[in-house]
Amino acid sequence: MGEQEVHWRGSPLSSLTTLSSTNLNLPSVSPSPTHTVMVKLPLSTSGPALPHPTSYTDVWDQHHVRMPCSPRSQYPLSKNSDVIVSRWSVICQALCRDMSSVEDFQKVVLEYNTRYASKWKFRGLQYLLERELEEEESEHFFHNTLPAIASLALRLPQLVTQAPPLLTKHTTHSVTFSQLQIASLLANAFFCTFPRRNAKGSETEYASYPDINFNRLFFHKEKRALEKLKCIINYFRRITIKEPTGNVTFTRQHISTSDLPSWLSCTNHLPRLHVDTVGLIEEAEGLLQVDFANKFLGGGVLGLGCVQEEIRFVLSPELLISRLFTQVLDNTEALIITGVEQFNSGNGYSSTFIWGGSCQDTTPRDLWGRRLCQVTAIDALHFTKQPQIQYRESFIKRELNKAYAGFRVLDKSTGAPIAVATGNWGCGAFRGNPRLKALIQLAACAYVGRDLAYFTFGDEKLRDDLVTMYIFLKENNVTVGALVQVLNQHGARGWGDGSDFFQYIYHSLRAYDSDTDSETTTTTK
Ligand code: AR6
Repeated sequence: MGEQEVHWRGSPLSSLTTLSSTNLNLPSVSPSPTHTVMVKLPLSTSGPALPHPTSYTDVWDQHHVRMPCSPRSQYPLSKNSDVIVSRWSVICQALCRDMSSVEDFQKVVLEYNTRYASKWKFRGLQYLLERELEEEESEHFFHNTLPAIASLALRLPQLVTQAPPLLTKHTTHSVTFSQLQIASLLANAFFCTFPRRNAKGSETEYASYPDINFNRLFFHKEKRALEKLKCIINYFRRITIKEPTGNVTFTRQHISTSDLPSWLSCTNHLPRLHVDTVGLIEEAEGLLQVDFANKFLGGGVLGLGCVQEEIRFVLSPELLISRLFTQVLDNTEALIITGVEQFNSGNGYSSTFIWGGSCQDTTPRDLWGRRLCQVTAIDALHFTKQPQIQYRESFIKRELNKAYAGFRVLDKSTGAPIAVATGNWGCGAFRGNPRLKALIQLAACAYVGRDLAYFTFGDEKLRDDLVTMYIFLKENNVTVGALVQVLNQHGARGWGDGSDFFQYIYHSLRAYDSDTDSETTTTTK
């Protein structure tokens, strides 16, 4: 029997603290001024949670999602007409039409988006349905899935009976939806019904929010865009055949200036570390899984983007709904999502990404019907133009604070802090140095008392370098404060491309060590 090569180093993954029925490291779902619960509590014992309030109550203001079904959303009866009607009535009529081709679908969508008649082209969707899928699959889409998405979209006022609050800059707020409510909202995104979300330009009302209507996704014909569409269509196929019954909580966590860590004076020691060349963040069951986010959540998921965040969003499409209500993230904020389900598997990455088929998620649920899966979206700085500036103290501090915002245990969580599952955060599209980012994430984990599982995405040298550095830091009892200090000292030199970065740390901590040794010797003499 050949010896199997061990692909990981450090502590075994199984030794790290995870979410489980005996460690519900989550806050409960209970309505409060900082938690909007869109479903009725206590939860019904079978089927999807009922909406709260019982019937649709309209709100139409700048603090809430502008709902497509609001009577205040109005529309001219026809082009150049002075007669104004409710836009939802136009949507209802349009969505009831027969749609047996992509042209029919596009016509429907344009009935309440006439302004975009010459701009929106659904050629990607057309290519997928007419050229890429088997005839049978395509027929199934037009006969079954598309009408089911339309009726789910039309159930919006029965399912989502209040306008969700916007999770705005510099606030900490949670919102809990049923998976069925998310599905109905996403069905509306599919039919591009959200008002005021299409206009571009810095002066528009939603300039600081990501796009939510799916029109852009239907445009691109590139392979990866088609594969992402397959994931989304599979999600709708699944949830329209069998309604999902759970719930999901989205929490925007904002850390105020007075609450930010004093990194340099932190005496915490480094937590346990698992470093793995095999495995992906989304496969780390029960850990706090990092989304390498864009400050506009989801990044290019509705366009051509197809790296870690975009892939994660199409594997678990419920994540997409965060785009509806999450304002652009600022430096000390993160979005933490509890309870999403994975509907798709994927293979490949970026231009080689392909839909890997439907996936049955068997993750257990908590008392509020949330899958025991927590994702934290943190956007790194992008150093695409000048990678050398990432070593500056101010940028290191920004990344430490961002990681802290994403890793800090949510208020009122019970149980023990679960480990973080991460990897080369900010080091792909955003060109950061993985060695620096690993130490930053390690310091943030140490500060909040979480262990760390680091997935190097196949990079063995990085794994070995990280573990060697970690052992060195542990042997020298290096605290968070001492680690951050040496990172800052390295940055203060103001030069270098990071190639000597670890050497510098070894060198200066050894020197520091021998300095303190000699001091001790002097004083004891
Ligand atoms: N598990 C572990 N590691 C991974 C995984 C995975 N599933 N996927 C990728 N990696 P990137 P960024 C590794 O470029 O630099 C998006 O458009 C792999 O080594 O996604 O923070 C966002 O919306 C990869 O090179 O993250 C932002 O706009 C590295 O992680 C932007 O990209 C970084 O992945 C963020 O870019």
